[in-house]
Amino acid sequence: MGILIDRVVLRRIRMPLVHFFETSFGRTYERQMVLVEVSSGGLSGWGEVTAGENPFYNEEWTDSAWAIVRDYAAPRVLNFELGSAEEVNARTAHIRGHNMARGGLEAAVWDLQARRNGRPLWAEIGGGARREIPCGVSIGIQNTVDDLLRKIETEVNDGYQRIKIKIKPGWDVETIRQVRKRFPSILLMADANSAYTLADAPLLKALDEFGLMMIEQPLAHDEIIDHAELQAQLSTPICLDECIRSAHQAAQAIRMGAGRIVNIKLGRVGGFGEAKRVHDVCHAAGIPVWCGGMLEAGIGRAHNIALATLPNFVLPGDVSASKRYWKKDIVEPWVETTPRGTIEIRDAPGFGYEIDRAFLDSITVSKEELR
Ligand code: OSB
Ligand code: MG
Repeated sequence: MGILIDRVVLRRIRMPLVHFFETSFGRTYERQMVLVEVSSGGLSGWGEVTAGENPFYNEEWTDSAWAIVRDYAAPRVLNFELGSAEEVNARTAHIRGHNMARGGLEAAVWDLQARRNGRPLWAEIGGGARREIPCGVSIGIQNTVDDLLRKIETEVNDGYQRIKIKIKPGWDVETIRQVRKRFPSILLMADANSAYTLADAPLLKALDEFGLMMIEQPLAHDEIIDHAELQAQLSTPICLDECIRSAHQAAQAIRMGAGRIVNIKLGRVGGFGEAKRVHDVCHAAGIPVWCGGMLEAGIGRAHNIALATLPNFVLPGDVSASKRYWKKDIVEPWVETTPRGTIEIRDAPGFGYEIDRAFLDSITVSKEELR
């Protein structure tokens, strides 16, 4: 029996971060995200669009996501008999780019399908390779190195398995040197969010001495060839984030030797269908993957947890406790970690957490129902 979506509700919510998050492309104090609720015969599934507030990580942002889902993606699934959630990707594949908007809708249909089948989302997508997922944290650029060292200490004491720090020109070699001096043996990595070019190869090569697990997306957001040239010069593994938007690009990057690790983000690749294909391409090539994050609220976070139960998600990801981001999350219970630095998966149908409706309504700034 197929799925007939008879209603889509878009919601824009605002959530202040407990601490600003700074990357090489800017500082964020407050998230504004689009939630997608899809319904079929009174049963709902939920998705969270992972686009940022500005088109700086990729081309998408909150307003573009709203317009894409409302005007282009949702009309392709509304009142159409889908064989399964697997078909949503192809139904919206005529849209160029805007994977996060497409992915927010697609993930909602997967959640709905899981609920209809009475299964947890992790089972619905073919995951379940582990009962708890290994967690790391991503720590933004701080005002001072002392602030950074204090933050790292807090997270290490909380049990997180690896620490990622954001870098940019001027906050790189010397910052990492001080982190390493203070924390000689933690699993440490750096994420540049495309802040460098091949001309910076000597600087990036200087990071080799710090024994980083990986350096994430040092070069341009859409660049694979330059990453291959850089990887040939570094002993530190390169992890690709921004430039892998499809399984095809993952296969090309691996063939070229552009990196040795891939960060998979559900939104960046357009949802669970493509995320599974990226996972499979990497798995077959012996490339380990981990689950990236986009400062998600509870729904997106729960979807990431499900994704990270696929077998090749063997490295600690950027999925961590709700309280690191929010005074209060939109799900109950909040996402929490164990003292082992893991998140335990839940067995309730769908994404496994309850939505706090009253709180959600209180932070909703606009809402639109499509039929
Ligand atoms: O590159 O992984 C990234 C946040 C916003 C945009 C890009 C990135 C990030 C993170 C945060 O690193 C991960 C998280 O804690 O959600
Ligand atoms: Mg990244």
